[in-house]
This record gives sequence, structure tokens and C-alpha cells, in this order.
Amino acid sequence: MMRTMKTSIMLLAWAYLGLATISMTVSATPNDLSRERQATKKPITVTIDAFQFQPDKIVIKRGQSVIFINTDEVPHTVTPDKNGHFVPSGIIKGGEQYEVSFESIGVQDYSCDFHPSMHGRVIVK
Ligand SMILES: [Cu+2]
Repeated sequence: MMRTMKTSIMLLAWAYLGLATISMTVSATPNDLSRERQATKKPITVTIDAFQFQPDKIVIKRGQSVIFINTDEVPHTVTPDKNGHFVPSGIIKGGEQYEVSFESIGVQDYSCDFHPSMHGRVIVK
């Protein structure tokens, strides 16, 4: 009986040490690196103003998202062109916004369904 208890205490201590080693390894990961990774993935804002995407050309990283904010009073859309590989917004009413992440690398153009003069480009690196 005593021997069993002793064994289980030793096993517990061993497991605890193992866990301590794991958590030490985790905390040894450079915090700066993970912080930088998050910072570069922060969403980028494109404003839709006066029937224009502003800026109409942005460069982002793969997996980064873009928030399209419609500051006009009329509805617009952010619809991928043939080279665009992201989820279309559907109608974005005046004052509303749409956030979408870009998961494919490459040059991606988009336009507004309602206003053929409205174009924009996202370059995903
Ligand atoms: Cu429009």
C-alpha cells in the first residue's frame, strides 16, 4: 500500500516536472515575434466615399482582412472580378461596413455592382 502511494507521488512529481518544462518552453517563445505577427495581420480599412474606393489600391498579407466602410448614403457592393478570390459583400448600405479576409495570394480586382465606374485592387502577398 505504502509502496503504491510512493510510486504514484513520484509519478505525480514527474508529470509536474514535465508540465513545468513544457510551460517554460512555451514562455520562452519570443513574445516580440508573436506580437509582430498579430500586428501585421491587423485589418486594413478602405473607405467608400463619393462613389470611390479610397485607397483604391492596397497591398496586404495573406490572411489579412479588409474592412470596407460605406460612408456614402447610397448602397454599394464589393464584388470580386474574375481574378478576385474572396467572398463578395452583397449590398453594403450607406453607413454600414463589410469585413472580408483574403486567403489567396495575387492581384485581385473588385468593383461595385451598381456603379461600373467603381473599381479597386487588392494585392495579396
Ligand atoms: Cu457603388
